[in-house]
Amino acid sequence: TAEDDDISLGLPGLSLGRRDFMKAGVAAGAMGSVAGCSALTGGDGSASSQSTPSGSGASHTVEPGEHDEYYGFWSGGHSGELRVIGIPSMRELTRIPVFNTDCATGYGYTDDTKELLEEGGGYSWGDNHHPNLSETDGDYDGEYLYVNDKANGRIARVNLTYFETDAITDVPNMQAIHGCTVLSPDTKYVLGNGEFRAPLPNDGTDVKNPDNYTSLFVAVDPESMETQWQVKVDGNLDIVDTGKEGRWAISSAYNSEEATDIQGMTKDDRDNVKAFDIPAIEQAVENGNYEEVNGIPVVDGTQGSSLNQGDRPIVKYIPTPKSPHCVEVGPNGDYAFIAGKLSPTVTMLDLNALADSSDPEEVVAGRPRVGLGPLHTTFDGNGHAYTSLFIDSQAVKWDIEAAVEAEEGSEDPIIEKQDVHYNPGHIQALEAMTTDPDGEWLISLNKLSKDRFLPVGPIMPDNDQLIHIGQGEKEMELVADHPAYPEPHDCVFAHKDKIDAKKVYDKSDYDETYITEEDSGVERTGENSVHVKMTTKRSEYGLPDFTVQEGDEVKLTTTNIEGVQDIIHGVAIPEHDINYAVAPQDTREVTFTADDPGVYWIYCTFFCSALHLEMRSRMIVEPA
Ligand code: CUK
Ligand code: CUA
Repeated sequence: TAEDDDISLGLPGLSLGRRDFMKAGVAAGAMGSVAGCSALTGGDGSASSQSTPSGSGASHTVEPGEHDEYYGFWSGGHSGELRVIGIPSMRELTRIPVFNTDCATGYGYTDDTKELLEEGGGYSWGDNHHPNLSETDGDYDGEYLYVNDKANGRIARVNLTYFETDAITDVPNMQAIHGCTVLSPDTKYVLGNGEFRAPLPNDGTDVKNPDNYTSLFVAVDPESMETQWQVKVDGNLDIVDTGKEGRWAISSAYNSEEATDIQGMTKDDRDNVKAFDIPAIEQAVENGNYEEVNGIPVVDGTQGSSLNQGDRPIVKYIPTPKSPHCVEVGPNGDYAFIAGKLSPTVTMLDLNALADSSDPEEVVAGRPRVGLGPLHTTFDGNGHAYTSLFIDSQAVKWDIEAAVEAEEGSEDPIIEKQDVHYNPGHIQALEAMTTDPDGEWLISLNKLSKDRFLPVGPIMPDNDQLIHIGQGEKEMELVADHPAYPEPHDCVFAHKDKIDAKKVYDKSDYDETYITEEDSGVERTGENSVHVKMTTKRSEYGLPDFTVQEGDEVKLTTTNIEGVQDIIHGVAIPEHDINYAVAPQDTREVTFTADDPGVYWIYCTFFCSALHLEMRSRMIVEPA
């Protein structure tokens, strides 16, 4: 039906001029009654029976009291948060606020987290798509997670000792950082793709001249989180991944026409994937071959740039079918897989041929025809690739070497297809982005859930589906559906042994602010300012009450002096918009103005003991 075609293609009103597009449109229309489209055409919402085949008996049950085998870190899209989900149970273990504020933990309410968000741009939301774990020797080292903000051109870092956001960089000159990855194998940089083209600098000059807009690629230092350099390129950058040797970063890109509307963006037949030669870019920066914009060295990597003319261009432009979507580099680093999106193919680039070849076509190692709407590819480490098919609503498993042997456009490498429900974006198998993936489980992050769950109003959850893939030799088997609040894009997994999360805070991290019961008290620090220090423990605050004057700026420092795992106290102050958590041995501060005279009952928000309800203090604000 027409409605289904709109959903599947997502491009209403676009003229279907090109060959692949025609095929896609016609096929999607004709396929209304098969495969993943069946439920879309149902109309009455009647579900095809939930498929939890009893076949191989792969179980994702984790018995009560048992632990999951893997941590899964899910992007939360425009919710701004990350979610931590155990695999294989798919149980949500926690959430990590990043670009959002969070009243459960007080992120964005305490002084330190407020300052973090303020200095990171001062926005109240962000759109994170691509979580990446820090690597040492091509494997996860469990130190940090880095994630992009597509909305405001930022990159954030999460400390995996405490599962807390500890840095947000508002990257100069960039509006939308979409693709984001770390440079393998040792996390030399966090790399980001600027998706939206804009004038450089974007200061109001030349706003009406899209020919002068530009798209940037950025490198951020993973320790200092400072922006190191940027590269200007043609077209809109989309997704990025790196080779395993620290040299190449491959970015998909669309709109080589450099148009500002959808008709213009889809006029030509081809786009160009960009291969960034990182050491060559570093050399250009070192040689001073850049222009400084807002304090950042910007190197010219456009096709006409002199830096792209010699023996070692800083950016290689490799033609691909129109509007590709994702780039993922396989575990051995031999190939980059570029999903066609509008083309039913995946283009494989030979990364080993990239350095020496002057003919860009020569570096295309294979181009299997996988199905309609390929978006993302993942790996099991046993020679198989799995590609999500947005239009077909399927995951397709195919043989990597067979695709190199086969002719372009061949379907021979395809091993099997699994229906998913519905319209998948990313697809991720366990540790697929390392040099040694674990196989076993794969997640299909489906954009639409439609009839898969009880209806909850018009804004429906996504559907993250757990698929058993064994060690890659078995058939794929759909094992579980899990609803997801809007809107995850991607996820990344680490074996539990690679993450070493602390159970209580290390007091030395907070030395200057840590307070003891003896420190509890009120100190006047100025005519209109006081510093209140107050410990927390079961089931009392260090001060049963404290008094301030109307108009005082109150700085409240709280240390949870307990050393016991999982005993968290909250500090909630009614009518002052304050609530935050203080974990064992942690210290947090808030600063606020006591504007209204009266009595305010401070209470503990975390159920900490049988006398939790009685855990109280009073803030008394005396009239001026
Ligand atoms: S993107 Cu969302 S489905 Cu931002 Cu990785 Cu492809
Ligand atoms: Cu402390 Cu409840």
